[in-house]
Amino acid sequence: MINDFACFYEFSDQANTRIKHVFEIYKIKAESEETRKRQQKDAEDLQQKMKEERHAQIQTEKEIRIASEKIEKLDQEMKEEFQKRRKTIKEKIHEAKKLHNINENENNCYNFAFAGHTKTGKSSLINAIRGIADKEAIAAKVGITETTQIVQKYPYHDNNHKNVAINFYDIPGSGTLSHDASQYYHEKGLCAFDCLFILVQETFCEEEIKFAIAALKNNQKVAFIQSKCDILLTNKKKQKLIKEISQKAVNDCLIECNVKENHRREIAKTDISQLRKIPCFYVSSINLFNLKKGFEADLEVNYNEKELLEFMMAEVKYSRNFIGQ
Ligand SMILES: Nc1nc2c(ncn2[C@@H]2O[C@H](COP(=O)(O)OP(=O)(O)OP(=O)(O)O)[C@@H](O)[C@H]2O)c(=O)[nH]1
Ligand SMILES: [Mg+2]
Repeated sequence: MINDFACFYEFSDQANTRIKHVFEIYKIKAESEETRKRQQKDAEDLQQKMKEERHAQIQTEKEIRIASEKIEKLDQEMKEEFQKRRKTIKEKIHEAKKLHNINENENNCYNFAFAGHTKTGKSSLINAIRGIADKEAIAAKVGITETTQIVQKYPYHDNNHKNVAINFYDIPGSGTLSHDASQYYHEKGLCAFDCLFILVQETFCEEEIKFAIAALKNNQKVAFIQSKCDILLTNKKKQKLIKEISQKAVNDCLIECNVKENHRREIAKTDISQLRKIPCFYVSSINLFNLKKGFEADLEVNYNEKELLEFMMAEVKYSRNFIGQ
């Protein structure tokens, strides 16, 4: 009996060990199954991720292709627009030249136009630069009421540029009922000329800025001129703002005009940087006439007359590679 029990206990120990091993095996099997499942899930997740990444890549490639196509289309449209504009500018210049009987194929010729608000001294300036007195028969008509009614051409002879035909075009003053400022640049065919002088007054008006912008759009050389500076200085003397009309008073006045005056302030408001680069010459037609006639002794003071003449001749010389003589 005791032996039976002993046997039982012995058996029981073995049975327990067996059970323990069985459990161990189950546990290992379960763990391995779990690892397998986890690995399988990881593999599936990785596959899914790769699938998504591939999908995203395809999507990105598609977007890049669409964007490239759009850029290509825009490039093409811009090219067409540019060509159209260049064509319209060319056509406009062609029409304007026809209006003023300017031969497009004539290269040894340079045309200056003097435009701007009425009574700014355009005709007087043309006469002065030509060295012709206002009362001479061949002079441009000058007056205190609206004077120039149609565009007039005046030849200019310069001893340093004998091979070049230089012409001055006197344009009727803008801002009157007969010559409305809003259509002035277009109607007067101002794009036909190689260089446009815009005569300005002490107060810079919207119209002058508009003419200058139009000139810039047409790639035209442009400069501002404020004439009648002698009157400006005389008025300053009358108002006792200066003691006498000396060169120093003139220089101070020119600095004031260039830096503080209305011109620059108005231009600064437009935010068009190219406008700021347009030169402005302050002159007196009386001075210019004396200078051209060689009456330098009569010149009490100088404004920008010499600078203006130099600018004009430099334009003639360099714009189309004209060589002097
Ligand atoms: N003191 C002085 N008077 C000038 C000067 N320039 C022009 N004037 C006078 O200003 C007036 C108008 O001059 P114009 O040359 O006819 O002016 P304009 O711009 O051609 O005038 P419109 O053709 O009518 O637009 C005339 O009485 C000129 O004598 C100048 O530099 N100094
Ligand atoms: Mg005139």
